[in-house]
Amino acid sequence: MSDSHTPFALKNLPSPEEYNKRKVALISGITGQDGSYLTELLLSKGYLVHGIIRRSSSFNTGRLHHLYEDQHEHAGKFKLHYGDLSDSTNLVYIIAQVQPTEIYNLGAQSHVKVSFEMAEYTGDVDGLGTLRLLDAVRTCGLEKHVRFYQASTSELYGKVVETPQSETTPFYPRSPYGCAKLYAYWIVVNYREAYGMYACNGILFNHESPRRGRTFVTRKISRAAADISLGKQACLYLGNLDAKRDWGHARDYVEGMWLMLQQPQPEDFVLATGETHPVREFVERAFKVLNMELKWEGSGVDEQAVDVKTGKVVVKIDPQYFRPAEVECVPQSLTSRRATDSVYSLLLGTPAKAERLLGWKRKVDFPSLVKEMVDADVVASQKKVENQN
Ligand code: NDP
Ligand code: GDR
Repeated sequence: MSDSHTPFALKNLPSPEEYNKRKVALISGITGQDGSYLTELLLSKGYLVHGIIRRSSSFNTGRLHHLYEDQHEHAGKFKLHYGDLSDSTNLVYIIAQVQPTEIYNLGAQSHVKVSFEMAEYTGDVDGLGTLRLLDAVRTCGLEKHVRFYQASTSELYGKVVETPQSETTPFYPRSPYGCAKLYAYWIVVNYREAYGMYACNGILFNHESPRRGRTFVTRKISRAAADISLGKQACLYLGNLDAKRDWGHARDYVEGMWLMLQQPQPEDFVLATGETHPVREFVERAFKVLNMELKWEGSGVDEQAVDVKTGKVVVKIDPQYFRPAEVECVPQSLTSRRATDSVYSLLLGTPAKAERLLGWKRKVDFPSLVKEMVDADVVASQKKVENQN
């Protein structure tokens, strides 16, 4: 019997040790980039995978399509449930039904720029949504049975006070998204300390892939480069070209999420590459994969990139993509000057703790990431032509 505080607790639960002999994962945000890679990983490890999907008027399971198609291999091992992080009752119902051993909370309004326009919604889903999921676990009396992963983010650092950032670097978020994720981070720590839950924050720096959402900068660039090289788009419009990010591959990062839930004790971990690159470099590399060399001319909002061979302008600035507040960054050469002054700091993570305790190591480097994304978008763009014909 559960010793939960609540009368709704599931009855006749086995001990946590017995309960955890099964491998049953519940993923919120399963239809997103990370959700799809994590599902593949967990299925390959023999888990029964349940996912929460939102009802949508349009198709939102495209990233999982290949898993459905492989019915024979995954028959009975993969199930989707309608739900939403804004709906507590529904979360309790799903958890009671699924009785997961591991929960991965990946669901979020995950776009930083959009969070300035939908601040309250982002706070509700990304912040309170995490609380709702944790409380649903407690309501079912499963707080000693379930292991909980929270998708925390490098956006917590925002205005960074030390470089590189580690698990002990103080937070200073710079967007409604970052502030919502800050609440989620601390409620996970609080439930771990208050109720002895096995709950971890993965503080993940940017990770990308061919499945990255199309409005994030890397995918926007890889798609545009592919379309421009095939003559299907004239120009790519971007915001801050000097923003720098520590970009890894999503497949490597979901493995780190899983590792965090396999440790003897719950802890928080940074996953990062330890390298940072400007958006401008991503652009140059993406076009180079397609044998296009760019020359930058002009400055500020009038800066643009010209394809050296054709003389055509292929990249321009559109100020609508600038953010009201941005994670700060300056050239690396300046970072050594005053590491405590935010003006001289840089978003860059150190994965030292994850490497030491989890044995985690990213496999895909930056040039390979850019190439994989561009190559995939060339194939996708060519298919679009075939479909239209
Ligand atoms: P995506 O934007 O690709 O996926 C977000 C997922 O959340 C989608 O499945 C989306 O559903 C779902 N979702 C959105 N709103 C709700 C809601 N109200 N209720 C339930 N589900 C919802 O994000 P990523 O896969 O890139 O990221 C996964 C998580 O990791 C997110 O929490 C993100 O904030 C965090 N993160 C991501 C990093 C990255 O670089 N990718 C870095 C650090 C943290 P739908 O498909 O219907 O829109
Ligand atoms: P980010 O990712 O905000 O880091 O959040 P995004 O790709 O949106 O922006 C990265 C940087 O690129 C600059 N930028 C542009 N960004 C977009 N989206 N579109 C543009 O046209 C453009 N031009 C320049 C941005 O200003 C920014 O500096 C991602 C999300 O996955 C979060 O959920 C996650 O928490 C963080 O990464 C870590």
